[in-house]
This record gives sequence, structure tokens and C-alpha cells, in this order.
Amino acid sequence: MLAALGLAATGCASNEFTRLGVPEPITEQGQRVLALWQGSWVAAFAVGILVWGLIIWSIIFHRKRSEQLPPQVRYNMPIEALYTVLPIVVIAVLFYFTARDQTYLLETDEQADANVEVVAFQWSWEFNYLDQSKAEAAEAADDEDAEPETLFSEAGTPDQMPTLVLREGDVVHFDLHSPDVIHSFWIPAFAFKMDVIPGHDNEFQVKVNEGTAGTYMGRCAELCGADHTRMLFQVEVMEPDEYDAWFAEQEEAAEAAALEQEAADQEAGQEQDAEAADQEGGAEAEDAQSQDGAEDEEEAQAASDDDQQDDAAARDEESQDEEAGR
Ligand SMILES: [Cu+2]
Repeated sequence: MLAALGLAATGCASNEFTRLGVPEPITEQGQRVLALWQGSWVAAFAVGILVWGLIIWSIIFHRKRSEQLPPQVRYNMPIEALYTVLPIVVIAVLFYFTARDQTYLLETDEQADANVEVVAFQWSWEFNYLDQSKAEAAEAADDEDAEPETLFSEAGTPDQMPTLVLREGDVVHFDLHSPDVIHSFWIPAFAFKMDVIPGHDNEFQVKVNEGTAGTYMGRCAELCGADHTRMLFQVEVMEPDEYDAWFAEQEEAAEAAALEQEAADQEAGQEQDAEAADQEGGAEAEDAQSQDGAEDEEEAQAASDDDQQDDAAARDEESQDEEAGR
């Protein structure tokens, strides 16, 4: 049975039963996580079957036969040593595979095809598509605070979840940034999540598998306040052609928006210049006007003060009347 289980768990066939609760991974890294998960379960089942077997064997074959005390085996050195060494071996093996896979999962050396800055905030996400990763920008400029260029962005709200778009076969680098509290960036189909910590930008990267085009869910996996449960996003994996068209469209839209903004800024600048010129010319006339205006304002203020005092006096009288009436 153990052999069958081991074969089922580590074989190529990956169905819902043998994944033991983990969704079908869509990244190379996710497959590694799944393998670690399945391997750990195989080890746990092996230990479990051994222990249950010994218990059942003792119950059946070593039942109480007489009133005589059976031979006592405490302080039996070989058995005591076995009890100590065996668990240490089990833990050491689990530790080895965990450490090995963690190193692999946190590796960011490979050149990425896409760079995304993930901003997690209370309570949604913003995805900034960058021209390079933060680490690369810092290295290129030889300045720790150098920021990569944002090509275009998408931000969501708790009511309108944003969509993160990825391309099949891409190595995608994620820079995680939070301006407020700790969140956790979790795409269940990656079989991976990472905390998004204010003041400490985390990073990781994945290789998206071929043939995974489709829509997946993303969540925040760290209780981060009242609307934590609404901190959702969608992940859309596109086929290369579709993605390239989408990417070009987004870039164009961002460029057009930037140009529009520039034009608006220029117009505003020109208006300001014109106003400044007007002000210089009419400064003397305005001075005369403003003095008149100031006097008018003072009079109006004095009048309203009088009104307020009258009101207060009227209210006092009313309340006195009420008291007298009681
Ligand atoms: Cu959150």
C-alpha cells in the first residue's frame, strides 16, 4: 500500500486526490512546492503506518495471558537509542528538503521577462508594470533608492478587484511593497505566498508554465483590518500573442495619458503666467479696490455679530420663560 501511495504521490499523474488539497500549480516553483508537500505526506504516512502497525500488532499478539508480570524492557539501551535517533533522522530529512526547496523558491538570479511591483494597501492592490526590477534599477544607477520606470499601472478597490496579467512561459519578477500594514500576496495557483511588509520590500520570481492560460484568484493572506476579506484580485494568464497585444495597448494608453497630462500642465502654466502678468498691471487699481472691500467686509461682520447677540439674548429669554412656567 505504501509503495502504491508513494507511486501515486510522486508519479506524473497529478490529480486532485494525490495533490492532497493543493490546487494544480501553474508555475515551475509551484510544482516544487507540491512535490515537497506530497513527499512530506508520504513520510508522514510511512511513520503513521509503522506506528499504527506496531500498536495493532501488540493489541492482537500480546494480549494479557496470565496474572504474571511480563518481562520489563525499560532502560533497554538499544531501544532507547532507536527512539531518539529515528525521530532526529526523520526531522533532518524533512529539514533538508525544506531548506533545499526554500533556497530554490527565493532565487531571483534568472533574468526576468516581466517585472511587476505589487503594492498592497488597505484594502486592495495596485500592480505597476516596471521596465526592470527594483534591484536591477538600484544596481544600474549604483544607488539603493533608484526606482525603475513604471510603464503602466492598474489599481483596484475593495469593490472593484484589479487584474494581474501574466504571459505563459514568462519568468515574472515581483517586488512587494506596502505603504500601511503587513499584507500577504497569495495566488493559490502558485502554491506560494509572501508577506508584504511596510519598510521592507520583499521580492520573488516565478516561471509561468506553458499551457496555463486562464483566470485564477488572488488574495491577501494576512489579517490586515476591517476589509481584509475584500482584498481580492484576479490573475489572468494570457497566451503570448494575446499578452503582447494587451501589453502594447496598455503602454500606448499610458503614453497618451501622460501626453494629455503634460498638455494640461502646460495650459495651466500658461494661464498662471497670464494671471501673473494681469496682476502686475492692475496691482495699483486692485489695492484701491481691496481697501474698499475690506471696509465693506468689516461692516458686514459687525452686523452679523449684532444679529448673533440678538439671537443669544432671545434664546436666554425663552429659557427663562420656560423655567418660570414650570
Ligand atoms: Cu491585506
